[in-house]
Amino acid sequence: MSLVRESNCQLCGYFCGLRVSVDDNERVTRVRPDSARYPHDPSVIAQCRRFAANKEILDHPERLNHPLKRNGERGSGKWQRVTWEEAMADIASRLKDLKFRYGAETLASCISAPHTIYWPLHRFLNLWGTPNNVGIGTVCWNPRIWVNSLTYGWPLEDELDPSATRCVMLWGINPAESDRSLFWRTVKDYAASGGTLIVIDPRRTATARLTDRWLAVRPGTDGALALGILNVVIQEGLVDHGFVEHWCSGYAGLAQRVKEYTPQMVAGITGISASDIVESAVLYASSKPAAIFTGLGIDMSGIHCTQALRAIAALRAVTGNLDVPGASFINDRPDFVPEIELELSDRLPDSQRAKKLGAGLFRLQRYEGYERLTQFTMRHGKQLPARYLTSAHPHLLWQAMITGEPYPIRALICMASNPLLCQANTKLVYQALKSLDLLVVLEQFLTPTAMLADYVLPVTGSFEQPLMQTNGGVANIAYGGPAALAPRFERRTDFDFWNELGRRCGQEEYWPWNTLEETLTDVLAPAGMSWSDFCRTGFYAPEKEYRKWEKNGFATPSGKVELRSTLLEEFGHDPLPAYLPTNRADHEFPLALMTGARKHPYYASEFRQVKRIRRLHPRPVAEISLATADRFAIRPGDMIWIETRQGRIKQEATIAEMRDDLVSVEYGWWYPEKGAMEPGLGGLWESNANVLTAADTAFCDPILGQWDFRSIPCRIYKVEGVSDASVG
Ligand SMILES: Nc1nc2c(c(=O)[nH]1)N[C@H]1C(S)=C(S)[C@@H](COP(=O)(O)OP(=O)(O)OC[C@H]3O[C@@H](n4cnc5c(=O)[nH]c(N)nc54)[C@H](O)[C@@H]3O)O[C@H]1N2
Ligand SMILES: Nc1nc2c(c(=O)[nH]1)N[C@H]1C(S)=C(S)[C@@H](COP(=O)(O)OP(=O)(O)OC[C@H]3O[C@@H](n4cnc5c(=O)[nH]c(N)nc54)[C@H](O)[C@@H]3O)O[C@H]1N2
Ligand code: SF4
Ligand SMILES: [Mo]
Repeated sequence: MSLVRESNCQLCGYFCGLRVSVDDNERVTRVRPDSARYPHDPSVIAQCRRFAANKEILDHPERLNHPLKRNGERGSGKWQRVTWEEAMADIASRLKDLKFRYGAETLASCISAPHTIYWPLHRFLNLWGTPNNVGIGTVCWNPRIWVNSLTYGWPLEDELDPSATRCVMLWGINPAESDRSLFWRTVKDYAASGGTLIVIDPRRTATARLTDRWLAVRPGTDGALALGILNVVIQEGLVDHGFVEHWCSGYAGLAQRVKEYTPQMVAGITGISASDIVESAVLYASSKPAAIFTGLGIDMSGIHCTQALRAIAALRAVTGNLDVPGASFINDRPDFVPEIELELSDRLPDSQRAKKLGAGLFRLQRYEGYERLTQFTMRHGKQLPARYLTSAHPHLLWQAMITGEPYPIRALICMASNPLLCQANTKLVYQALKSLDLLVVLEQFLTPTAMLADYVLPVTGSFEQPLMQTNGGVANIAYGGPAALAPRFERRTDFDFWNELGRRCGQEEYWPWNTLEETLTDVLAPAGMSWSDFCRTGFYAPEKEYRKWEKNGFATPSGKVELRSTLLEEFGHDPLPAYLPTNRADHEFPLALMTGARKHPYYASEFRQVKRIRRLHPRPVAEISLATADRFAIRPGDMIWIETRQGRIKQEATIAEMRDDLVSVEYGWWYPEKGAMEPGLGGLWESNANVLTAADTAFCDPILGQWDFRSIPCRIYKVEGVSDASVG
């Protein structure tokens, strides 16, 4: 007999509702989209080629099922199976010993994409007393949270409503590969119904192919483009003067700043024709409401990032596209317990906050910046989770592990992250992880990072745990649902780990829950909802109220949209949107390298061992234009070396429609079939994009610390002696 249970997919941040058929032996026999729950339409999930792999992943022969303790040289692949009790007792005791010797800050954590619920980790770290959490947030999403909060007083959500929106700009974002859920469906429907769509991307992606308005921007020059568009909007008299006069501060300075960014001048910087710039600007500003969505094309542009986002933020404001239906929505405070209350950042003493790695360099991205911002958001009764706005700089963390400067970092806990594949500068990360006294990795698979651990602890995945995503606590939205199965073998939730570690480290009174479900129940309570009520639809998003500024203004120092930012000025930065020209021309490395543009169905470094997914895309591919291929005598299917000043890797060349003199490589590639132990570490050094990247602070955005993943000087050449793509 087969039973159907409700549960959710955990293979990307959407946590879509699924119906899971389970037989008498608790084996999953079938997985289908659940039309009753988020995203409420099976045909939306049907676009996704990932969810069907859940069955294989749940019972994958290489899934981690028991705690493992290192029993040989680090990375040797020699493990001893231990009980959770033994593992947790030893981890707690070693951590306490390291704290005694080096101080609480000697423990760091590494997190990443929205795979799991992160606040228990922050809660533990704050109570423990360390400010050193690193993630990838510095170059993913957080820049938008910071910039929108500085400019509008709180993060916003851009909105595409085909029945209202009159123009959409997709700027450095490619939902055709990165979304495949409701947003991608909405974009397609909108374009199919004749909606005006402008796509700004150096590559003609499947998203760009939906429109004839594709702007092939030169990587890293989006800030100049945004200033150029602002110039046209002002010159053409398309500013929403009513809104600007009442609700924006700093307009005169902005107008002065953008004067020099004429279409001709910006055409020279960006490689987009002056007429396309003018036409796009006029279209955007005269079609209302209009929306702008930005993505990693901008977040990962290094020193250009913060100010490019500021210019785009100004563009929304001067055209009056703020907090109006079909353009954007300034998020509400959650009705449920907000993440800031769960993470207990207020428990981290000032003396420890000051030790955050990078606090001296990136003056906003630290507790002082966060607290100053919070003084204003609190005027609207809102407080952002501190974790986004205060994380340590990864480059400094890896260096502190290796050198002991400015103080020793001797222990690291990695949760839902694979830094050897996903953080910049693999060689540095490798040396850093090898030098640790204690590395604990919470994982589903034996990744290269896990292979270097002292303890690898097996965690649950889809169907084995209740899930609830709350957009990181910045909005009044939640989605998720119940477990369908008990955890297989000895797998536990990430929450279970922190809960138990907290209790073993003297934090008993702060961990009143026994299970993850109990915490979710408590989190939902203020919204007047029980866990089972929530699970019925798996979605909580109350009716939106727009134009809130009419009543309350904006939660910024001036109470207005800050075209000129008081806080940027206070922290010593240019208060107006700006573009910093950089000359990265390098004769030895004449091309620009872009790493990590998304490819469905992979997600970062995951699923290379999942047959169902690997069959669809067996090898990593590097894209170049036809002219670039001709210039270097490369044919499609050739294995090529891609080389930067950091190192070289090989991927298979393919021809794509994109700017010339640009190479786009996939990221996250390792080869689980090669065995994760040293020296190969699952082919870590062969095709992994981050062998080519670096995050040296000297080249990072001076405001928030972003490094460049998207326009790195490189060169390419054929791999000699290989006639076809035989890596892997
Ligand atoms: N399949 C898949 N989906 C994913 C993920 C995954 O790993 N795989 N990861 C998820 C995560 S963690 C994230 S953060 C999101 C990211 O989602 P997106 O932001 O859509 O991510 P990307 O495809 O990396 O980047 C978007 C586009 O930016 C372009 N681009 C690169 N440089 C520039 C530039 O200088 N200017 C402009 N204008 N464009 C540029 C690239 O060509 C690319 O098409 O995706 C999520 N979805
Ligand atoms: N060069 C370059 N580097 C990049 C990017 C790029 O575009 N270019 N993109 C960056 C971005 S935006 C992101 S978000 C990161 C992604 O970086 P990561 O999040 O580090 O990448 P994943 O490969 O998804 O690694 C997550 C690991 O967590 C495990 N896992 C999955 N679910 C769970 C869970 O619930 N709990 C636990 N404990 N483990 C789980 C998976 O098995 C996997 O090994 O990569 C970043 N790195
Ligand atoms: S969009 Fe993400 S959560 Fe939804 S089914 Fe696909 S992989 Fe799963
Ligand atoms: Mo991300």
